[in-house]
Amino acid sequence: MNTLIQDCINNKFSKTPIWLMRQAGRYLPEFRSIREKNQDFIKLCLNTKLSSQITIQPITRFDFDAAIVFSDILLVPYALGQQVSFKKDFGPNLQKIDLKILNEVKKESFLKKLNPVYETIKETKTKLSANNKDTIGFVGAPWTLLLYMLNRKSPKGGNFNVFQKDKFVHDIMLKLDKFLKIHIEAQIKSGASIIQIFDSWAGLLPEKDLEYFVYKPIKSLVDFIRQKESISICFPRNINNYKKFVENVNPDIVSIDYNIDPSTIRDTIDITVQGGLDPKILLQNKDIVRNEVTKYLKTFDKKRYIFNLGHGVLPDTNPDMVKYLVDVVRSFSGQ
Ligand code: 1CP
Repeated sequence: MNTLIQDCINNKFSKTPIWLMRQAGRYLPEFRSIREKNQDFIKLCLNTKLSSQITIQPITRFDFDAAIVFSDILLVPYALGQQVSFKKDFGPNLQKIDLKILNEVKKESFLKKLNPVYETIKETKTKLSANNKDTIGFVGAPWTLLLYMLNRKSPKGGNFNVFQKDKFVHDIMLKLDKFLKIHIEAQIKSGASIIQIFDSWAGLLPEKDLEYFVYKPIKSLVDFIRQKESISICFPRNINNYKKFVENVNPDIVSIDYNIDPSTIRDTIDITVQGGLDPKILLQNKDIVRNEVTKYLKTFDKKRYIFNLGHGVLPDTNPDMVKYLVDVVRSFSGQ
């Protein structure tokens, strides 16, 4: 039996599927209580028992239609030999890239380091498939990973330097293409039915650099996912021209941010669309939430639309409001 998301992309719409980016973490008290006892974030991601528990937490609470595996995009630089730590109130902190280490990483050692993630997917899949829900694996897009790897911290607030398309950058992009495919394939083999590609910082690039840093490298991953008979979702956050992105990359599903007008997207894009709602809306009152959610649902009129946010759930979000959001979406499509 197909999942709601599979039906949606095949134009056999029955109900609006719903899941939320960053649904597994930060705002949930049951996550926070595990996190408090596990200070090393990378270690927590590599603890299969706890990670699969965290992955399922939002499904238990809200009955979302898909679970996104609890992991992080920065586990790839970590498995490529770059040290990564997360500092409280600062975010990620990466050590300088050591090219000698990077050039010597083998597929086997990479897969061994990330094996707990694959085990988490297997456990999640077992728990979920009986309920006919998708298990979503993910990767950071090459540009976003390159940015963290070279910047060594979050580029938030303009905190980054522009870099050239020189040989050094080109070599890292090639390395990322190779190892992201290895990571994607292992996630699919373990049971991920969908792979989301997060290009969280695509919006920082000028138009002239999109081809090299965004379209080409993401298309390479999307083609690979299709070859493996899985489904791709692309989230090129904050780019100006989603239509051009879709024409160049041809993913199964495109996830939109909240700066873009959803009716323009509906009128210009001919594939399944996901997301859009500003996560800050969930910090407002119920009337505002209902109005804004209904706006998205009405715009797409139950056609090839997956309900989600325009970026991740914010840490200050009240879980009761997430419950309300799910109720609004389900009652709109008569579920
Ligand atoms: O639902 C989930 O939470 C699933 C697991 C998940 C996902 C899909 C986490 C856990 N991280 C991610 C993706 C991710 N990680 C992205 C892409 C999505 C986005 O734009 O938000 C990015 C950019 C990261 C990098 C990252 N991880 C940052 C830096 C963000 C920035 O502003 O530059 C941070 C702070 C993290 C840590 C992290 N990852 C995940 C959680 C729950 C946390 C918080 C850890 C904590 O409790 O301190």
